[in-house]
Amino acid sequence: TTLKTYASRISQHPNPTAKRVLEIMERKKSNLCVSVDVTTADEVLEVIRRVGASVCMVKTHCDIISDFTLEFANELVRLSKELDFVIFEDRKFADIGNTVTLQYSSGTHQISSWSDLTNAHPLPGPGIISGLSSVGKPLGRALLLLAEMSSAGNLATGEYTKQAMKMARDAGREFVVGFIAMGRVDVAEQEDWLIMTPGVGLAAKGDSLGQQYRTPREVVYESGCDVIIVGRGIYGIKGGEEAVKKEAERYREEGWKAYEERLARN
Ligand code: UP6
Repeated sequence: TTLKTYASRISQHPNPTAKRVLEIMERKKSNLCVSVDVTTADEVLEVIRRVGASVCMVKTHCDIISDFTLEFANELVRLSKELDFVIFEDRKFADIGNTVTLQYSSGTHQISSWSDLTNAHPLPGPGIISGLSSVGKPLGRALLLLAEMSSAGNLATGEYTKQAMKMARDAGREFVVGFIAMGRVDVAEQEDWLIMTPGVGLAAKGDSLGQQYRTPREVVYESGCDVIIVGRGIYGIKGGEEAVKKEAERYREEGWKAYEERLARN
């Protein structure tokens, strides 16, 4: 898959959300996902208006938004169509199948009603995929499994990562479309999972709570990942509206350049 263009991979994916991600990436020349980790609905929408043109995807944590409503979620969906990006709620489900089914469809957030893509820890076993799939697949939604993490000392390594891959293969590609991972955990050229990678920053090396950053080039060119996920590096930049917009565009350019160099190298 490191040899292939995003465009050539569209037809390989049966899942409509995976297809749409790849289409948008190609159309907007962007492998950038901005993680909008701010805590009010207005702030979330403001960041999205600034970065929307530069991204293929917007990642949310709906449970940190103090005034979350379904009207806000509607506005998010409207913006995702207007500005052409996919919504990724970073819920990191981690319970038994029955419980995650309820957490995905119900409660204050009703994630399945507005989020194109979400993710889950493979920790509880394949029932977590079956449960989420029973809600999300009929809606054309998609799921990523967390095969690896960016934080220091995390336990998602070695055999755990291998078992996560196996769980995805066993589930098939109709609903599970890829992984949160730090590198190309699939068998390049034979498999075609979407690899999305957090822990990306151009300025800092990490934070005081174990986060570890690599550059877009390290992630896309050296490690062969598909999507870079950037939070504080973009929305946290000082200098107001224009600075955030410019920084998003800078990461988009860096990410796309690294992808083009990867294609040229092969
Ligand atoms: N995230 C990670 N590492 C993981 C999985 N997810 O950082 O292994 C998520 C965080 C946060 C974003 O929950 O929303 O990616 C990274 O934000 P940052 O760029 O501000 O560090």
